[in-house]
Amino acid sequence: MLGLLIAGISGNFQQVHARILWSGETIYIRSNGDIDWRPSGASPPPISTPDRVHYDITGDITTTGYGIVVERDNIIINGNGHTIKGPENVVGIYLEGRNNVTVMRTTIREYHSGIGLIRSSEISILGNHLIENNYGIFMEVSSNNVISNIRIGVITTAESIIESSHEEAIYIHSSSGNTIKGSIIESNYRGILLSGSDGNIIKYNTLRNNGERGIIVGGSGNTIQGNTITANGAGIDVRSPGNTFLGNTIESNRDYGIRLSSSNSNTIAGNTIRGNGYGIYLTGSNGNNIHENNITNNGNGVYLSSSSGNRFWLNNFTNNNVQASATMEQNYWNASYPTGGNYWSDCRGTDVKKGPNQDQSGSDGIVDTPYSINPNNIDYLPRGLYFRTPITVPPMTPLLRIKVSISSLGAPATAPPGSSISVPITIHYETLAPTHVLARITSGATEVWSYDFGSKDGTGDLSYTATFNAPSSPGSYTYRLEVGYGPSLSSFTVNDSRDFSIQVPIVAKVIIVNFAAPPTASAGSSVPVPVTVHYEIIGSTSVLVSICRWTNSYWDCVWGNPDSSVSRSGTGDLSYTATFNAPSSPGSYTYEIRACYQSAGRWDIMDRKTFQLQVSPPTSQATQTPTSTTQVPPQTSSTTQTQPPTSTQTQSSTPQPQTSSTTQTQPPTPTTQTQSPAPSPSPSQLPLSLDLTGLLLIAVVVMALIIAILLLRIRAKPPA
Ligand SMILES: [Ca+2]
Repeated sequence: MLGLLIAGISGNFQQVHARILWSGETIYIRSNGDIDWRPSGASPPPISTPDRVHYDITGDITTTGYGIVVERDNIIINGNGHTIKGPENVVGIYLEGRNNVTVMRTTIREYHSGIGLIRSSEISILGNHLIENNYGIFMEVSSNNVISNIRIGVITTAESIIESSHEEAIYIHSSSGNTIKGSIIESNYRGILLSGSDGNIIKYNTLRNNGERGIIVGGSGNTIQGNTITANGAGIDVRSPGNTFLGNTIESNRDYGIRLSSSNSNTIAGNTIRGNGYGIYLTGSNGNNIHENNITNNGNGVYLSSSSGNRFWLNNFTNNNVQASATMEQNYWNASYPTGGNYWSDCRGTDVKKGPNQDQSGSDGIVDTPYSINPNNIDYLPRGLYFRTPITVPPMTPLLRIKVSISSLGAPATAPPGSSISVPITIHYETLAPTHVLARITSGATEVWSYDFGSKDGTGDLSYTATFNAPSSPGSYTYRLEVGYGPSLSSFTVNDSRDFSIQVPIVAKVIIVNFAAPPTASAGSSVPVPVTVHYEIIGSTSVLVSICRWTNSYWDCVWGNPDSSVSRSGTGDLSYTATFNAPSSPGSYTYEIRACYQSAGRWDIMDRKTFQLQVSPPTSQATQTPTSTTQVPPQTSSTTQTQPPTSTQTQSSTPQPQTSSTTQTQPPTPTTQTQSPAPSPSPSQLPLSLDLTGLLLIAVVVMALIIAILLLRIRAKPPA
C-alpha cells in the first residue's frame, strides 16, 4: 500500500512541465486575497487564483527573499509540481498565525525552511517535495503564547517527500496535535524532531538514511506507530515520559533502534527491531513497559544502564549477539503465570514442569528454569517457543489524495412515475496525484446512477447531468449524491454527499365508458343505473364512482361504489349497477355520475356525466305536469351520511378543483332564480300546484320591467 502510494508520488514529481521561470524577491498572498510581489516593478509571478481560495502555481519561481508569504486563511496553494527555490536564510512558504491553509504538490528547495509555520493551526501539507532546505518543515509556537482552547499548530503532513535537509526534515517545537503521516523522510541530517511537543502522531512514514537520527521525541503523549525506520544513524531517540511506540519496523540503524534516556513510563510494543547496533537501549529510564516486540539480530538486543522497574514480557529475543545486558538495578522480565516471560532463542531448558513455580509435573510451554541476565534481572518464566505477537497495527487509512466536493445540485421537485429524471451536478476536485473522480446517486441501498469522470490531476470543476428513472410508484423519495475518488466505481472513497427529495405523484385517468339511466321513475322507487368506468393508473390508488343529485344549492350524493377503498393500479374497467331511491316528490331531477381517483387524501373528479330523471307520483299514471326542476326540497338527509368522502359532498358554492366543469353541468335554473327580482320562496313554501302559465306571466312582466328600466337609464344618459 505505502509502496504504491510512494510510487505514485514519485511518478508525479517526475512530470515534465513547461517551465516558466520567475525571479523576484517575494510573493505575497494578502489577507484580502490579492497576489502581490516584490520588487513591484517585476513581471507578475506565475501564480493565479480564480476565486481567492485556490492559488495555482503555474511556473517555477526563484526568490531572493521569502518565497511566498501567506497572509490569508482558508486557502489552498497548489504548486502543480512546480518549484520554489530561494536562499538559505529565509522561508520558502511562510505562514504565521494562519488557519486552514493547504500547501500541496509544491517542490520547495534550498531555503532555511521549506515551509515555516508559526502559531498556525489546521494546516495541511500534502504531497510536497522539500529538498535541500535546512529544515523541510519548521514549526514553532512561542512559549508565552496562550494555547488554552485554541488549537495551535495542528498540521497534517502526508504524502510528502522531505530529503537532504541540513538539519531536521520536520522540526516541531512546543506544538501539539500534529499528524505526520505517510511521508518519506530520507537522507536528511535528522528526520523528525519533537521538542517540548505533546500529543502528536507520527505514523506510517518511511524514515531512511537520515544521518544522525530518524525520530527524536521530546514531549509526552506522542504516538509513533507503523513507521518504517531504516538505515539511519539511529532509529528513535526518546527523551520524555509517557509516549507510545507501536508496530514500527526499526531496522538496520547504526547505533540503536530505540533509545530511552531519562524517559519513564513509555510503552514499546509490537515493534520489529532488527539488525540495529542496539535493539532497545535504556539509560536512566524507569518503569517502561516493553512487550510483544520481535528483537532480532541486533548487536545487543536490550541494554539497560542505570534503569529500574522496567517490565519485559512476551518479547522474542532471537539471535542477537548479546540477547540482553543490564547494570544491577532491578527490572522485571516476566509477567505473572501463565503469561510468563520472553522467548530467548538461546534458552536451552526443559519443559516437564508447570505452575507458577514450575514445580508441578506436566509441560506448559514455559521453560522450567529461569533465564538469568544478572541477579537483579531474571526471567523466571522464559517461554519455550517463539511467540507470535498478537499486536497488529491497523492499516493506514487512505490518505487525502484528493478532495472532491459538491458545488451545485439541481434536482427537480417532482417527476412523473417512471419518467427520466435529470439532475445537473457540478463538483470540484483537488488532487495530489492523478486520480479518478467518481460520483453516484443512491436511493437507500440502491444505486440509481454512477459515473467515473476519469483520471483528474490538479484542481478543477466538473459538470454533468445525472439521469435515472423515477420509481413507478408514487411517493416521496430521498436520494443521496455522493462524490469522491478511487481507482474505479467499485472502490469509491466518498468525500462529500448531499441528500435531495423527489416527489413522484400519482398519475391516473378515470373515465365513464357508459351508463344507462332510466328516464323516469316513480317517486320513492329504487332506481338502477348500470355504469361502467375505465381506469388507467400509474402507481396505485383507489377509484370512486358516485351519483349525486343537484338540490338547487349543492350536489347531494346518493350512491358510491362500495369498493372505493380498494387500491387499483394499471388498466381496468369497473362495472356497477348503482341504485338509489328516487325522490319522494315528483319532478324533473338532475343527476351527475362522477368518476374520481384518490390523490393526496382527496378525490379528484376525472369525468362526469349528467342525466335527468323524471319522477312521477307513486300512483300510476300521474298526469300532473312536472312543474319545476328547482322547487323540490332537498331529500332525505340520511343519504348524506352514506356519501363518499368530502370533496364530492361539498356544496358547489365552495371552490372545487374542477370548478368550471361543475358550473357547466349545473342545471340552468339556479341562475335564473338568483336573477329573479322577486324574492324566491324557500322550496318548502312552494305550492306544488303552482300554475305554469302564472309563472310564465310573472316572468314576462319582470322581464318587461327590467327592459323598461334599462331603456330609461340609457335615455337618461347625456349624449356623449
Ligand atoms: Ca514448564
